[in-house]
Amino acid sequence: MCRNPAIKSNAPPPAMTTAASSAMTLPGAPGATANMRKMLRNLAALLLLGTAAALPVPALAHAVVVKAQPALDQEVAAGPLDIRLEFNSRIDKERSRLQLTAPDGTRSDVPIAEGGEPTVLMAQVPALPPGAYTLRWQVLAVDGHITRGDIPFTVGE
Ligand SMILES: [Cu+2]
Repeated sequence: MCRNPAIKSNAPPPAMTTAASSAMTLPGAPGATANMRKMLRNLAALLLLGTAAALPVPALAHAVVVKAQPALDQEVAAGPLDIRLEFNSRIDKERSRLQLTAPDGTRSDVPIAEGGEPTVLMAQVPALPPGAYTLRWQVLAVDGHITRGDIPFTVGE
């Protein structure tokens, strides 16, 4: 069976390697008709699709924070705190949560602002007493997976 030599640049699975390399003499072979070339192209497209479908869902599909305010371990100034968490993918804000743990260990939910960019969670917290805090985020990504994480930060005097 003939294979389009273009496949070899896409790292075929080991089982195909032999057949693909034995077909390496084919490019530009005078006997190949236009129909055959078309068929080979379609076959190559199918094989590539098959390869893509066989790959595990990339971890990128989960929502992870790509930019955080406050940043990890940042010391923020006293006064109202603007929270802005930017994710690598769209998130379902209605099914996402922000929770703040105060220096004394008490936890409170932080209401998430409505609207805005679909990849960004925003919230505002009234002025916090100085000390060490942890902002916990939990989000639902469009791929249906929930991810969460903690951002420790401190409020300065
Ligand atoms: Cu996911």
